Amino acid sequence: ELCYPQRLNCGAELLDATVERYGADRPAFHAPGEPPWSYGELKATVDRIAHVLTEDMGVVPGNRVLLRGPTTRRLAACWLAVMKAGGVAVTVLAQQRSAELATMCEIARVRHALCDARSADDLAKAQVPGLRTVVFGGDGPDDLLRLAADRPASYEAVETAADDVALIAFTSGTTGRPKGCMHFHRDVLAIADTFARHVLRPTPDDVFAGSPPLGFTFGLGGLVIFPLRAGASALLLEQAGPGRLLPAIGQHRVSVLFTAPTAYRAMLTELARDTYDVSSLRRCVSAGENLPAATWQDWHEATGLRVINGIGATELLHIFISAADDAVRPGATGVPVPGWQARIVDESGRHLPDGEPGLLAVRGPVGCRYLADERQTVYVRDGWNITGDTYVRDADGYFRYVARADDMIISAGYNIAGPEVEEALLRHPDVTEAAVVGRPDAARGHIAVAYVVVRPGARPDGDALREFVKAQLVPYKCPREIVFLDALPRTATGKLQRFRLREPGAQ
Ligand code: 3SK
Repeated sequence: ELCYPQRLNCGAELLDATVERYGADRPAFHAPGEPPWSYGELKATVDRIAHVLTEDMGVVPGNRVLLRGPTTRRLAACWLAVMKAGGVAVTVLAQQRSAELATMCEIARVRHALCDARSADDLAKAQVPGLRTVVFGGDGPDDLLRLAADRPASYEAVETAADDVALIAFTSGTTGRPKGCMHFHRDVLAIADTFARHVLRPTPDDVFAGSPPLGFTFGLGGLVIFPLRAGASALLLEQAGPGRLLPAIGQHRVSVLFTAPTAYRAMLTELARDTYDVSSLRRCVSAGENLPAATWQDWHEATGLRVINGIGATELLHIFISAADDAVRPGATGVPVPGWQARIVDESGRHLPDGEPGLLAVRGPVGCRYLADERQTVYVRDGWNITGDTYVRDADGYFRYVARADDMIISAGYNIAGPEVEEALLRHPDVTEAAVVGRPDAARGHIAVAYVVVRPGARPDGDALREFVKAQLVPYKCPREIVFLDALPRTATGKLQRFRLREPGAQ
């Protein structure tokens, strides 16, 4: 049971308390080609920015502050400064464009922004009424870091309440008007004190790195909250594709890696082509999408490491089902993280027995709180968060992914789970990406169509691939058609956009 004091500021806990516990000299953040920032340097930078927020920008506790930019130490420092100043960080992605930004600023009533100079144009184009923006990393006289330079290097954190809102994180899922998820100061610590503490078990010597951006709570947790809570350090990479990540692991002795299944597959292709030193890795986390068993096995064969699979959600801030070490079962997501409960329910909320697929329902220290959005009553029912995933719990209590609830294909009366067919396709050595969706069909209701990306140089052969699937699965699950693409459509956070493949003429 987590127990936090009534007055709690997560920024002060992650930074000031960590400095007190472990000292100011240990490294906090690394960046390629630059000396590391120690905890002492990070604290001075954060505290100076907090002065600018309150004194120059007029931020008062409870004000919402938009944070936007590529993954850098400055962006992380801005997030911590907003926390210490009692503001509410509204985290968005550097790739989001002006129309999306305008919608999110309207929903969250944003009036202040800290923005990387390289991402400032789209924010200006969004024409947010009354927005006071300060940019950082530019060369103007009112650049944040220039303003901060002559401010005091110490700032007393605002005494927020544990259940004051600290963060609004947006999710659009894979389609639809974005929903702002509100999270409290205690929620920020709770994800570190559940998933990170019990599954990752970090030490101050760990070096975290990964590909999810800080505007996605997967990245904010894995690259800022978890390392700081443990007194560890993180490597922040602006470009975190496999070609950058793999060499950086060896150069910075990265020990905890956060990324998604697609990136594990892309890194496997790189590892087959070239030699990289990944001997420092001890924890490899995969989330954001289901991890196919074939990807788990291939990573294990290539590196000797057992990937820690997990399911998380922006609504619940981070990962709530997972497993590590000997508890890992390839092909299963895992068991509820200590502090969390999970069960399988039907559409009416009735608890289903083991072995029967249904909706995944979870509850724990963090809950979904949409900002002024009636979809709240769809996500939270009877105190349980219904994530929108179809899962099955096996007799050993392990939760296994079946599909997103709306990704089941019903063809001639048979249920086909797209991800199961994708797993079968991904076992083929030439296949690097696969997505299976239903297409309306007069005779069968729907037919399964597979969209496939093959490795460079491979010669795609649809019939051979269909035979390959038939050798693994009951024939009715075999895709009726295979379409080869150069890339699958994905969201800015890397999630597959199946709805775009369902649109007529998707190929
Ligand atoms: O949305 C997700 O898939 C996710 C996964 C892990 C942690 C956090 C999130 C939002």
